[in-house]
Amino acid sequence: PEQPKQYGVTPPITTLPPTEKEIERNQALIEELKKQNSFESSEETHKRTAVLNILQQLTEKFVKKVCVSKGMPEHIVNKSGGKIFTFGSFRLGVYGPGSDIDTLMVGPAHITRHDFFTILPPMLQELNPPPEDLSMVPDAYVPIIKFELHGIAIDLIFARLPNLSSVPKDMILSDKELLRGCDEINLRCLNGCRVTDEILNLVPKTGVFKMALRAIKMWAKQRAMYGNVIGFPGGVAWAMLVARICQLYPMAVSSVIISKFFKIMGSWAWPQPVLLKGIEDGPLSVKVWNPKIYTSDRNHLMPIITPAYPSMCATHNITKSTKTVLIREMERAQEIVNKIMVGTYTWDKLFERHGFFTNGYRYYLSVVAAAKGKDQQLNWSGHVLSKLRRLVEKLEQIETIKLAHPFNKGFDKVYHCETEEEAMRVAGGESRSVATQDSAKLAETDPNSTNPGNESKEEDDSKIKVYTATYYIGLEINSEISKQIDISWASQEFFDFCKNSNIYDPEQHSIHIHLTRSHELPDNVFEKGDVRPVKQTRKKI
Ligand code: 3AT
Ligand code: MN
Ligand code: MN
Repeated sequence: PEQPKQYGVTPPITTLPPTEKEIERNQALIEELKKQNSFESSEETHKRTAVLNILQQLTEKFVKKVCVSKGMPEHIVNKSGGKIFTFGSFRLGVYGPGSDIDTLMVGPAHITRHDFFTILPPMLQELNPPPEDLSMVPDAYVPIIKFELHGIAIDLIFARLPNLSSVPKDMILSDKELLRGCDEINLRCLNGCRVTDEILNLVPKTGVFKMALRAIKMWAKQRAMYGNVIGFPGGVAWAMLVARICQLYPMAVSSVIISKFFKIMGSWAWPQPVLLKGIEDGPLSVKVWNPKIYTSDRNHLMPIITPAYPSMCATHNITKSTKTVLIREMERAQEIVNKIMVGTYTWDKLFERHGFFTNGYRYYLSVVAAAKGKDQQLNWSGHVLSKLRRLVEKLEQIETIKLAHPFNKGFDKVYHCETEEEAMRVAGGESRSVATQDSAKLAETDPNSTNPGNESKEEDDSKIKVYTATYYIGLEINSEISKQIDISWASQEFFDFCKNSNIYDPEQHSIHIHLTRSHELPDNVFEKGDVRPVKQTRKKI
């Protein structure tokens, strides 16, 4: 028989077709994903296609307009083109209700980023209906325009191809020669698309890959292990892990991919990297991931390497603790999936929600970022979140702490305070004694109230409002060494990290850390049906 094509850096483990039972389990998996609301309706998907068409037309119009304004000859204007590409979950085919569409607008050499941020926005406003909630961040790491069109959230970024005077409709971005002459920002903007396109090209059956990735993302989110910022894999990293398993089992159905995923990834010989293909050299003088050369790359604990030139590590944020959590969870998942495959369990067991607060740790660190205004708070809490990993890394160096497990999202609250002193105390995190209102409690006492936040806002306009975001880190203590945990040094370094930024304004912002015992956790971390931890009676030693 003819040799099947080899995807990836090693030959497949098996090319046998799936068994009846495996196909049956696969059907059950798809049913469970439907139940879990992983898919959107076909109407919604049609709307996405329509919105993308609008953006494609707008792109061509925009490119023309810029060409004309620059006095280019007509034949150049007419062939300049312009194209919308997608990346993120939409491109990977794993989007659900509420997913955004991540789009990249590509123009020829004579269209600049400046044109994108000055000429395009008014054109967007002329659309009928116009976009809602349009915001621009031109000086972001990846400069972006965000808006909603026909109810669909769009992230729009821009890249120009410095060597091309024309971007035709059938343009593809795979050729690395296209990158010649790109500045770093342009390179970053092209990277998202180039990586997702490559991932899709490197898996044998995209349908199998997509369904398996849906399941893995569902699992990772339910287990609170999704999110690059906090030190877990993000969407692209999870996609690459699933893709690698698809390469090893080219004939398998998604249920089998899931079961092999936990088996192989749960016992992977980290820090051996996960690669989808050999790392390539290229035409630019940019850094390509290489632990033989770069010390920083040697420090990556679970390297998952992007396949498109210039290859990077998508998981440089993973710490000792998040690695431990990931491996622990993969082992748990492997046991469950084994039972699913023999019919003892059903798929819902795999997707059971985490017990981070209900059944997690005896001690938590509560990191409270407070600000005086709502917009202030968004910036400040986002900034603190992006530094949280630093705190985790510091905690990991403390001998008495076995594990510092960060929860992957923060909890927002608004407090209405009578006096400045009270506001100060709230900002310091002494919420229980002084909080007069908080949205979670309001919602609890009056479940019929449609928008408790707004209601309290109107009646409490005279009061001082303090906006807090609290992040939790679960601590596993090595009690054999000591009952005392000294986090003052770790905290101080973390505070310095957070405050050493032009975002920080001492008049507006504060940051505090508290040690919280499990039975002291506030209401808003629990969801319906959760059983709160109770105070443990002290065992005599
Ligand atoms: P959703 O279905 O949208 O929740 P997704 O995988 O599409 O999942 P995002 O839209 O957040 O996730 O991100 C899509 C890609 O955009 C992933 C990554 O390549 C890029 N990206 C996202 N956030 C950032 C960021 N802060 N900086 C740089 N790139 C980012
Ligand atoms: Mn997205
Ligand atoms: Mn996005």
